[in-house]
Amino acid sequence: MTAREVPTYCRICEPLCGLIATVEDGRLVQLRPDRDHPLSRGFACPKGIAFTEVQNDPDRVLHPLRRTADGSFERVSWETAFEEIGARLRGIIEAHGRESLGWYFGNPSSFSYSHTLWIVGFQLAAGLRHVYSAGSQDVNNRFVASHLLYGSLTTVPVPDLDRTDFLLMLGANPIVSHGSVVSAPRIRDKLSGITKRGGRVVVVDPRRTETARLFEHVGVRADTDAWLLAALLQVIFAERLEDAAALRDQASGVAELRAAVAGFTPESTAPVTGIDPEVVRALARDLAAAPRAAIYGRTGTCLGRHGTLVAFLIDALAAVTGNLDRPGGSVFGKELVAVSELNARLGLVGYGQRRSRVGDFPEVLRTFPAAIMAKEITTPGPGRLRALFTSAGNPVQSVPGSDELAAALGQLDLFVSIDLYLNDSNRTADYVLPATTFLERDDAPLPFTALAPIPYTQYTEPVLAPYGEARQEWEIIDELARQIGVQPFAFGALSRMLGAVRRRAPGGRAARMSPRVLLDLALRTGPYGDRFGLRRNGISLRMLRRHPHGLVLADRIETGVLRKVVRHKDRRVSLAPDEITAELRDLTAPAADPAYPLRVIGMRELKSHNSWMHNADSLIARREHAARIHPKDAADAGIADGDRCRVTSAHGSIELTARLTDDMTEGTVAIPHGWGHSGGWRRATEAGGANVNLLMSSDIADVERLAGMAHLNGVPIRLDPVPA
Ligand SMILES: Nc1nc2c(c(=O)[nH]1)N[C@H]1C(S)=C(S)[C@@H](COP(=O)(O)OP(=O)(O)OC[C@H]3O[C@@H](n4cnc5c(=O)[nH]c(N)nc54)[C@H](O)[C@@H]3O)O[C@H]1N2
Ligand SMILES: Nc1nc2c(c(=O)[nH]1)N[C@H]1C(S)=C(S)[C@@H](COP(=O)(O)OP(=O)(O)OC[C@H]3O[C@@H](n4cnc5c(=O)[nH]c(N)nc54)[C@H](O)[C@@H]3O)O[C@H]1N2
Ligand code: SF4
Ligand SMILES: [Mo]
Repeated sequence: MTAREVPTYCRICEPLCGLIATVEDGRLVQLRPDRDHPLSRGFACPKGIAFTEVQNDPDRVLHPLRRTADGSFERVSWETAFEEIGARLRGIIEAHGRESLGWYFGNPSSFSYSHTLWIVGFQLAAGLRHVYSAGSQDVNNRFVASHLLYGSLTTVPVPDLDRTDFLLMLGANPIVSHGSVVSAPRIRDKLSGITKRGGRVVVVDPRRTETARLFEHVGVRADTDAWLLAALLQVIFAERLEDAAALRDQASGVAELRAAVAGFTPESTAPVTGIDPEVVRALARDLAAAPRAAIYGRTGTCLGRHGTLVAFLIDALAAVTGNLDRPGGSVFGKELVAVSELNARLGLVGYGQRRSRVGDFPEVLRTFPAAIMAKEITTPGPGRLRALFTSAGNPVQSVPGSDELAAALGQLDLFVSIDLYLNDSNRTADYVLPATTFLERDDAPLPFTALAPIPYTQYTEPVLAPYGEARQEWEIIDELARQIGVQPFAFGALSRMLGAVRRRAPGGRAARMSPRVLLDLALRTGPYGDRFGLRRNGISLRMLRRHPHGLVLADRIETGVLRKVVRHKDRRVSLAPDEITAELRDLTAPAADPAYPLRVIGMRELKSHNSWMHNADSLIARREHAARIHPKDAADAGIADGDRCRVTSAHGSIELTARLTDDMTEGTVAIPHGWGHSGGWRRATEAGGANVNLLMSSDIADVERLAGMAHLNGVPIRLDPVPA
């Protein structure tokens, strides 16, 4: 057989780089960067290329597995798996109601339109309450900040990278992460473009990161961005540097915000942030003076104690400096599918409509904080979580309090996982169902177009038929739903929802919807859609198929759209909602505990992807899991470079290698998450390391109140040497 070359795109992280897959006899031979992709233009990172090793991994789960009495797994047929799971589900529902069922979906699910749609459909159809996701360890604070600012969870501004003169970046390392909540292939070139145009990029981070090294670095103490941002606002207001005209035009609550930050002078906040007051003043003045500035924060600003406040202040700073919805500022992209619009009309996903049984947390986009999942399993009473599905997730590696969660999973009446691997979480599941990889399914990246400074999209057919007996998540979910007598997507209800065609299947029963039909409908009725022929050059599935290397939808994000995207009644950005003024009023730095004098933060590495690519030999070879420690902190603890060290928090303790580097600001230790494996991925397990989330707290009091964010950055720790 001759080899075929198929254009597709990578769905590991957010730039969605174009790839060319070489396929021979139904097997993947190699992946290489696609030179014809309009934006990634021949770029792909080592993970994208190494996905071949995941695709062809002998450790992949390729058949449904059932756990046996001795804890090992045996192969069963899909039929048996569905029948047995269905029977157990029906029994659990009969005894405890549907509210005892739950779902955790992990990060890779957001790269599959059919997977996410079917989870939502199943959740709505089955009335699931216990729904959790990686979002509460990632980005839900950003959505809640948007809800407060703009009255819409899904309205998120992005830095206009191609037109800005000044990018203030907090807690992000795009040279390694390739950008998150901003989809920009070749982001390194984009950032360098700013300085080449004579602009500036200022990186606020406790570590002198790969990004900070290329640009300007401000070393901040972990988990103190709220103080820094409040101080920047204070200076701008005190020195009358705000853009008064923009604020009159766009915002409400300006006077209240000014009052709320008045006490946060650079001098009063310096002991908390560790930043020289003159540095803060200069930064505030430069930011206010820059013709076009954008302010951007990512996971480093999301996973502290005040994630929602910090995300809020980032946009408030953009508004106050007149950079919101302006070219080169923080701008609002158009969605591929009209989610915000639909949501404003139908209120399908919201904020705080329901509260969690444990901890009384508000729901965010129909999910509760994953940090409380363990307690929802172990706390008796009505509504207890008894049957859990996980899909594309490894929560034992990604959620705070890993040991508590691992133990709680063992108490479930039923635990089913849909994954590529036996991972650290599902190795104790009752059933593990094999999922297709992204190369084995069709796709269009629905959530990312609105986050792209140059809006683009791409539709791909499956590159390969599923290996073994792998199935797509939506097919699995559809069958699970059938087992309990519900239907995720009925044609009638859905088409009414999209305000499009009304159609009923013959015989009266609503027809099952296929993801492709749904996708086409959503694209065509969306902001870029062809409205079934009413709009010329509008998109449809058919049209996207004519652009197999991807399609740029506009050369920039349109500005001047604020009144359209803000959903508050007065159509103004709300700068002083009660939740935020209360947070600012109560903001106090936690007292130092001499038992835990240092702070641990996270970091990402080029050849790791969260917890799930460590089984690829080309990525893991010759690597070690190491804590990055400032030489002074190491010396104080009696630790030398390369030593084993013990890291202890109030919640747990791990051992790993110490690496000394003055990239760290003193007092802060950086440790990547997603190491220290068990399960069926043999190479990953051999790689050693430790699960950093054993150090993190899942106590109710440690979960951020407004968005339920896990506290994973800036956690107090102590270092000790490990005797050889
Ligand atoms: N301490 C600390 N913890 C963190 C973070 C941190 O910075 N510090 N970051 C957090 C963040 S941002 C995130 S996003 C989370 C991630 O948390 P999770 O989403 O829970 O975990 P991942 O490590 O992404 O694991 C993904 C799983 O999906 C499987 N998988 C991959 N592709 C597919 C697919 O197409 N279908 C299916 N069914 N399965 C698939 C993989 O085999 C793997 O088991 O971790 C969070 N945890
Ligand atoms: N190579 C690689 N790329 C990835 C991933 C991966 O695992 N590997 N994961 C993907 C995922 S799921 C996500 S969500 C994105 C995340 O994308 P990013 O957020 O850009 O990724 P990180 O490298 O974790 O960057 C967070 C930065 O915040 C800093 N930081 C920690 N605490 C604080 C703090 O209190 N204040 C400030 N100002 N900074 C702080 C850290 O030092 C770190 O440099 O990356 C995606 N891309
Ligand atoms: S940066 Fe790497 S992992 Fe991310 S989409 Fe591109 S090739 Fe894939
Ligand atoms: Mo993430």
